[in-house]
Amino acid sequence: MDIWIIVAGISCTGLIVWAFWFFFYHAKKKSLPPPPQNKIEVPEVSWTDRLKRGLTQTRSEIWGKIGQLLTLSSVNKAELEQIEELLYSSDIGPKLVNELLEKIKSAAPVSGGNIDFKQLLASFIREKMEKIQSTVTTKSPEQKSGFPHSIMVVGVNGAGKTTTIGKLATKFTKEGARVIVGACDTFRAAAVDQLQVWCERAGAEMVRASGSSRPSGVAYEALQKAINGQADYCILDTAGRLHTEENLMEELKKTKNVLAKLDPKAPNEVWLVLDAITGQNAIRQAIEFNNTLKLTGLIFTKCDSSSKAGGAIAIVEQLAVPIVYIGVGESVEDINSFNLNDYISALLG
Ligand SMILES: Nc1nc2c(ncn2[C@@H]2O[C@H](COP(=O)(O)OP(=O)(O)O)[C@@H](O)[C@H]2O)c(=O)[nH]1
Ligand SMILES: [Mg+2]
Repeated sequence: MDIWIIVAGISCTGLIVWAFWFFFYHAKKKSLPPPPQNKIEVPEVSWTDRLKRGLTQTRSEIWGKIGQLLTLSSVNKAELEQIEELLYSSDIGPKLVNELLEKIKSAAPVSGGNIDFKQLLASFIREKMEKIQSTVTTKSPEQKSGFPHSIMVVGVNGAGKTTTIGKLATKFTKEGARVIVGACDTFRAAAVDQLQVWCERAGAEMVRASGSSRPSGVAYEALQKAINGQADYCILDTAGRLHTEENLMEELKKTKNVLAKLDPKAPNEVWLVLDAITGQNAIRQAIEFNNTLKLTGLIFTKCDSSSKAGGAIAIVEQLAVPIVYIGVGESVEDINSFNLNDYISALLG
């Protein structure tokens, strides 16, 4: 009899333990985070794709429409006028509009259309830019002469100077170079802090104004530090001044001139940063900056946003200054040397 009571007791206890285990196991399972789903791979967007995306609108609404008009069996006067209007809206400026229109007219006599506009446009852009672009050399820093490669970066407010310098400093330090950056935008404290963040990320040293030093003073100090420390690059971030403000242009000129006291060749480069979305106004800015500072290169930023590209072609042609880099986003790796063939194929699709 006793034995049965013991067996029943053990069974009941087992049942209770099992019930507890069952309850807690499932309660715990419920509280666990859901198992990881199969990760959806987001394909990385290459810089050419970003450039293509930025040029989508102009590709379809300007160049595409012209192409369509030119595949008509005959292009009449009204259609040529429409083409002219579209060319004006592309921001290539009156001189290039006329030249391109002449080429179109001679390739597509009014009686018969059907010309390969993509090919015509590609060779036109090449004709205007190739020679100038070929002057860009991927110069190695002028270490042989004992001086760092000095680069002064200029442009109006918001064009993307500081961001571009951050990207370049990162690129150069990754390549093993030593970089000193001068924060010559002494008019805005926030601008210096923004640059400081970029420099820390890049592993570059930043020279900032001490006390009431002027932009030219900071530039001088930065280059001196770069020379003494045998740095490979000295990059100067300048204030985003308006090209119409003469006194500010004078300040830039002073900044440029003071460097020659330390190195007769400095600055080796004066790069103008232009917002690719600016359009016709960018041409005026470029002319002003070139007249005062004699530019050696252009950097177009925001090529990932909807830009027209026409302005870039006009500026390179008019100033005979090449595009050195293009910016295709806000992150550190979103910068690329300018490649004419890639640019043309992104523009024409
Ligand atoms: N989408 C995009 N934004 C950019 C690019 N370059 C700069 N920016 C943005 O443009 C704004 C102004 O840039 P900033 O470097 O401060 O211009 P700065 O006044 O000339 O120094 C910032 O919000 C940047 O993130 C680019 O290539 N693409
Ligand atoms: Mg800035």
